[in-house]
Amino acid sequence: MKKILCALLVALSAITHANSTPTLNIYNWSEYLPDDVLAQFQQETGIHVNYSTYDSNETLYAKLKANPEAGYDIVVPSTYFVDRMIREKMLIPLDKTKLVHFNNLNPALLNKNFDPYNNYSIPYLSSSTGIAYNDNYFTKGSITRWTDLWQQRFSGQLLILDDVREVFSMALLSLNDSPNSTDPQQIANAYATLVTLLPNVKLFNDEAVKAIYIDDDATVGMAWSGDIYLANHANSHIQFVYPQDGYIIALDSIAIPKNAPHLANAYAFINFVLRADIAARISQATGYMSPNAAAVALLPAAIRNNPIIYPDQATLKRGIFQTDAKDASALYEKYLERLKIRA
Ligand code: SPD
Repeated sequence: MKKILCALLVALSAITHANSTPTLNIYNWSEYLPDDVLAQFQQETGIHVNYSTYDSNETLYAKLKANPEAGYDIVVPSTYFVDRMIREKMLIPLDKTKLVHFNNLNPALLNKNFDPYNNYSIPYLSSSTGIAYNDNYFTKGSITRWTDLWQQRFSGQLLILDDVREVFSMALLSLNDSPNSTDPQQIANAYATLVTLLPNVKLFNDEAVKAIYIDDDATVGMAWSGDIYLANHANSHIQFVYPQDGYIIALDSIAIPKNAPHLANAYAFINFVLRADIAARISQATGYMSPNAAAVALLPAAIRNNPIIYPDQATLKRGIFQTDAKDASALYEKYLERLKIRA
């Protein structure tokens, strides 16, 4: 009886605590917010954060679709999913009068087609998808484009990102087609060329890419820039290539989902990460490019001039934003599943 009473008291105190503590529920990409930055936010604001992560836009989207009352206050979809989620009325319009550091953002990265007036999304970090390789195994400079990955010398060695649009973007670019194609014939051709890549594939992964390259579990393949920026710090033989035949540049953007229960706290968080000092720390710790111009100005020159995290203008020009594939999305998914079964 005493034990039951104690358990009840603990539960009651947890509920009381939960009700009285200001809270924020964040659902973000993995390895996209340093622990110390999150801790500082909680300490400065007194807001307790429930933080969880995902590794693909599809996972985020499926979770919100399955449960529109999931309780998230902040999510970070990429361009093409911002577009889809706006169209499907899954996001709330932002009150820009509440965004005190909005002007820190680089105007060149605002008002893009996926959200023409940034009414729903605030650029958070930008990732690029390129080729990683270890120069202990492959001569420096000998891999420059996606089509190189089909060479026989890479037999059984490639890491392929387990991300449907990334995989097909690579294949479409290697065929000189748009990575945003919705043409069933072009998508079928991309699938066919991916089938010919399978003998070179070692694994599909998007959760542990950095560790896989650092541990030499893969020596060549696809990667997101931030993972390789950090991997290169751990092992300077790990290189990143912005492919000559084009690459995907993502603008992962903060948005507030419909039914978010803690709106005021969501704005507090957005204002916090838009601060130049905070955005600079986020960029430096994650290895991803910041769309926050004031933050970039604060970064040490060694980071601002590092070609993996901040490539030059000519390289940036080859970057392509992904757009929503709309009805063709299911086709992409179907082909990826088929591909992975054959792998
Ligand atoms: N671990 C963070 C990875 C960020 C990836 N950006 C989005 C890519 C969308 N295809």
